[in-house]
Amino acid sequence: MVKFVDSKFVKKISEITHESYTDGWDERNGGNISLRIDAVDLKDFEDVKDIKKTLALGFNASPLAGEYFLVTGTGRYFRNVINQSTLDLGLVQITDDGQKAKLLWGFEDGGLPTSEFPSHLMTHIERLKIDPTQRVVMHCHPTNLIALSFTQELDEAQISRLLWKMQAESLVVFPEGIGVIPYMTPGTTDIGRATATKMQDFRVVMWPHHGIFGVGADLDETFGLIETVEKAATIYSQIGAQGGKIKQSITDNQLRELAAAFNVTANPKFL
Ligand code: 2HA
Ligand code: ZN
Repeated sequence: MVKFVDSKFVKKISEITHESYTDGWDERNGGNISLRIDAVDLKDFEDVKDIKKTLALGFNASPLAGEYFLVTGTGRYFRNVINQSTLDLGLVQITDDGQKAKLLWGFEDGGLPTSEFPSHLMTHIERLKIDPTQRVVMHCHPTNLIALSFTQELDEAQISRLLWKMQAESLVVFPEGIGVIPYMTPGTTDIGRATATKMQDFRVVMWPHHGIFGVGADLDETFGLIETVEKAATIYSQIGAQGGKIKQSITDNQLRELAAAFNVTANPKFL
């Protein structure tokens, strides 16, 4: 029998949680990931057929009825997932009425999906309307991006332009810029709704004084997106460490040339 624990899905999510932890973005139980998996990709695994328990979601996720998600557990540490994936990960299927999730695999010591599951599912709902290839939502606490939320106005145009100008890579990887919500209490459906609304226009959203939400087609792409945003914020921090005086930078015209060369459209509201 092919066991789900040996699947490419568990392997990859374990690798990415470990990498994110190693990068310093997931102290203690910080961070969470959800990965949407097609039914056809689960059919060979005998150990994902039975419903272990049913969990209330606390909101209506009916646009995702029947969908399967591999998700990190609430209170679980990213650093541990790689060594205890059957405890720290769970595979769930959203019920037909969209009110609950059926646990099919994992969370073997009684775990539950991340406290940010509402934000994840609401984000999946919005992103699927825009891009059906979208499978991943990832949240973590990248240090330098969080620092920016103290030193900069919480203004999407200003923060996006700042990050674009820190390295040539930024505009190419996130030409739509970065969404910013106000500071809000984590784990609530309110922050979920605010995040999902921003996800109509952006693939990456800053949670001031807390962290980031990123989305993508797969785990590598989503991780790479967050990594690129955080690299830009890190360069800004390092400029501060070198005295903070900027003598030259990428100009608006050079950003336009970059967009043309890489065939991306920079958010016209920001450039
Ligand atoms: O998973 O990061 O925002 C713990 C968190 C909550
Ligand atoms: Zn968090």
